[in-house]
Amino acid sequence: MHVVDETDIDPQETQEWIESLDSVLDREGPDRAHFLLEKLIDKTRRSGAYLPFSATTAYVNTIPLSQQRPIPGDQAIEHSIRSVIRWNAAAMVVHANRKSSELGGHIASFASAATLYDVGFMHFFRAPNDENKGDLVFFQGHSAPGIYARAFLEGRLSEEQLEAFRQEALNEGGLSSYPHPWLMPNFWQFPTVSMGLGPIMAIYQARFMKYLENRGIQEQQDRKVWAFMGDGEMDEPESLGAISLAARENLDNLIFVINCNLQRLDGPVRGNGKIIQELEAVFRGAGWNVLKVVWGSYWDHLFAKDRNGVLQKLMEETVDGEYQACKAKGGAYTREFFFGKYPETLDMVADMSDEDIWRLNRGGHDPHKVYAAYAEAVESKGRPTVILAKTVKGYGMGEAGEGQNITHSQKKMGEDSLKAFRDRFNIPISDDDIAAAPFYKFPEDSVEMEYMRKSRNRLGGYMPVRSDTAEPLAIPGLEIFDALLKESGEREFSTTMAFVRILSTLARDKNIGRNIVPIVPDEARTFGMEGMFRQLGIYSFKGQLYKPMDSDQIMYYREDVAGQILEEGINEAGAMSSWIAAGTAYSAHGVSMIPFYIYYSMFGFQRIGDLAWAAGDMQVRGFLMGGTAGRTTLAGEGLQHQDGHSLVVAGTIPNCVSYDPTFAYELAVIIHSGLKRMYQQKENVFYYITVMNENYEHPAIPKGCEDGIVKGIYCLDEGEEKGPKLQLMGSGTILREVIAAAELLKQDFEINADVWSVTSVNELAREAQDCARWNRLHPTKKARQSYLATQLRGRRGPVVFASDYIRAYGEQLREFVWSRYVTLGTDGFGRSDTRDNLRIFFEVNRYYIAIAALKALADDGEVDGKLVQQALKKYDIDPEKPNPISV
Ligand SMILES: Cc1ncc(C[n+]2csc(CCOP(=O)(O)OP(=O)(O)O)c2C)c(N)n1
Ligand SMILES: [Mg+2]
Repeated sequence: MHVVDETDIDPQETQEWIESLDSVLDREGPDRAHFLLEKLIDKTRRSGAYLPFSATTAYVNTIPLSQQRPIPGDQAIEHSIRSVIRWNAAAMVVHANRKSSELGGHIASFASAATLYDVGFMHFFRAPNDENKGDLVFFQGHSAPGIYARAFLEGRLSEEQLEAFRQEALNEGGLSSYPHPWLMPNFWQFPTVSMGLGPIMAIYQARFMKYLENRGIQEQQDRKVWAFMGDGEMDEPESLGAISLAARENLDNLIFVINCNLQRLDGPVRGNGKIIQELEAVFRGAGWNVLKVVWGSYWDHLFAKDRNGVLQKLMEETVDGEYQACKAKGGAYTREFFFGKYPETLDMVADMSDEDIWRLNRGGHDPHKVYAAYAEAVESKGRPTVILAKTVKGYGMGEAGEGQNITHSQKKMGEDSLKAFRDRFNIPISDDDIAAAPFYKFPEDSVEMEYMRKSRNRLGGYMPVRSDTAEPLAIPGLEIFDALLKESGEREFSTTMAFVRILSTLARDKNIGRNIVPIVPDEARTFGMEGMFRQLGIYSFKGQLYKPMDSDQIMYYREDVAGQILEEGINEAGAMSSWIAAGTAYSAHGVSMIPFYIYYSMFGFQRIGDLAWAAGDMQVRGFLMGGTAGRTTLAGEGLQHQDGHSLVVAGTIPNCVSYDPTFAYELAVIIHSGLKRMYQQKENVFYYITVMNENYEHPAIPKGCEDGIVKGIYCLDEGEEKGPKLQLMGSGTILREVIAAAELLKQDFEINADVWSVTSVNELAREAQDCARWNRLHPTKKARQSYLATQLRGRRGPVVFASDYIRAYGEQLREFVWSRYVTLGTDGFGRSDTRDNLRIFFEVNRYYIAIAALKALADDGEVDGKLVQQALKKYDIDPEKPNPISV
């Protein structure tokens, strides 16, 4: 058989064309060949022919052998270092699971990725040092054992620490299961284990580095972002969702390394197809530089023999499920079911033993091929690069899991498997010791130690490493927000507008103005921020190549290379990733940036909650501003838009400090205290603050309330101590209904109330829980009083709390309020309507609050129950109205 392609109707002619091309390639090189081909294609299209688009190239390495740059260094030494790292990584998981199978861990993923990481560590990843802030590497989460194993060899981690892998709770120094900066703040930088978050965060990190450079804040030299991920992980929308941005923004500082081991957790990623080809098409279509590393060097001599292309054809036809089976079943199987498909290919391997066939390696396990791809990737100009490396999942595990569907979760290796693993990688451990699977360390004076130290010295030091070297910022005094601390008089405005004023004041500040990073997902006009387009400019690495249609207006749409605003388009996940990059700049870049990300609060935690959780882990310092917050405050948008629970979710993130302010001065005090905590005291917290779009007047800041605003509660108005008494509490715009309810009660029923502004139930509850815990553990000591308790001490009457959020928000205080406690909230699906109607629907307006207050007094025996009935009538409330949660 000679003709491989049955669709070729004139092989002779084909041959002539190919020969012409060969001679161009020979004499003038690939660029000229490419030019001619494009010309031919263009000509064909213009002549009216339909040319189907093909985004894939042949199933071979992108870099041909002739252009493969040789790997420097001593490959024998590198191989033995890598082998020991493989061993220790596997041993770590085996040890943990001998202690308890509850501990878990993964062997197979790193086993497939070891060469990909090691070539990086030996030759490419630069650690931060005096001259360069270093490369940023996103390590695949469940490959963590391999990264620990290298750090152990390098002397950065002790054997005790390896023994304490995944034992973090009671064991200080225990190694975290996955990359978690929260748990290992001097080691891990990027939490990647929630699939998809690594890729999208890496893209926005690379973009943020360009932003820092283009704004003149920090030179990036040729720093790179390396992001390692699994092929199964690419099914996450977050993994691929932002790749077009990376190409559009020319992120040549970004390198994706996708470990295509063809398997995910349950089985093959694309059993019936080829994941490498599929990903190639996607990335090429998006404009990336795609480097496929499919075949290892042992195949090179077979390719040389494949003059008629039969091997190539066979490789194209074979699907991943089959490739996986070959690796799981060995050389004889591969000879019969792969090479055996065509006599020509069977012939090619006739003089090879089954062992030789088995040794035919995949590109991702061949340091020569991997090096060549990395060397090309770091030189890419104007485009991000993706390396698609083909590997074997569970490489080296043999019968314990190599290429097997069960391999992902394999945490144990029996004595025979350990022996086989040892023999395969020449680990110097004797038969007597093998059962214990001891860790191996090279002697201090060995060539391996010297080699490893030298290679890392050359690259600036050890990695991964996380630090916090940023200088504290000089935060101006609260008085810069003076205008918002005063009474607004008859001027009505929303807290969103107050926020915009705060933001532009900060952006003008001589000390920290440059550090402010406003971020919006196509929502700036919604929040009245369009004035900032002109003032601060919208970041665009291209500047502005057009005259904007509104250029004659004061607030025109100004794009600028040095623009400060990140306008992310309709892309909350991307905007959040930008916020994360900016909020961790203090660590990744040694410069504190102050990101304010403002968005529709409904499309915040509930939409990108997992990124928010990762942000907590990464110790982001920054502000999330939940705009148009509150289920009845946002009128006219309806069910999908109206947020009644973001504050509850915010409260689930341990280092997220959240507030629901009502008045401009409260917002100013909260943001000011956040600035001080995060950028002056360098506390590892971030802020979530709701802002509303309801316009109303704002009073002047009452004397001495700053502490209460920050802690979560202060008294706005003291009612008279006469007759039955109430404590009325509210937050957000519903506080204004609470204030009105107090007036109604006084006016209509002569009942007095103290009125409280609760700026943060979450903060109050956390602090009160902390006191309760301490008291429980110190029963004989003088009990601590929570801040809430100190505020309520000596106050009379039941407490009613109302907010624009679900009742679960206010319910958090129940344990700590010692009198009768009633909560009102907005449980149920939202509706589009006017604010007034919505507050009737959700039963959170002044009348419903007054009813709740009277009922509480009646239940306490303070007033006659009939009074409640009278009030229902008086306020025209329909008792048979359906419960909003059920309609
Ligand atoms: C969002 C998310 N979903 C599910 C998981 C559980 N999980 C961990 S690893 C894994 C399979 C990963 O496959 P792949 O990306 O191909 O990586 P490999 O281990 O093969 O290198 C799964 C499903 C997770 N960590 N994150
Ligand atoms: Mg995989």
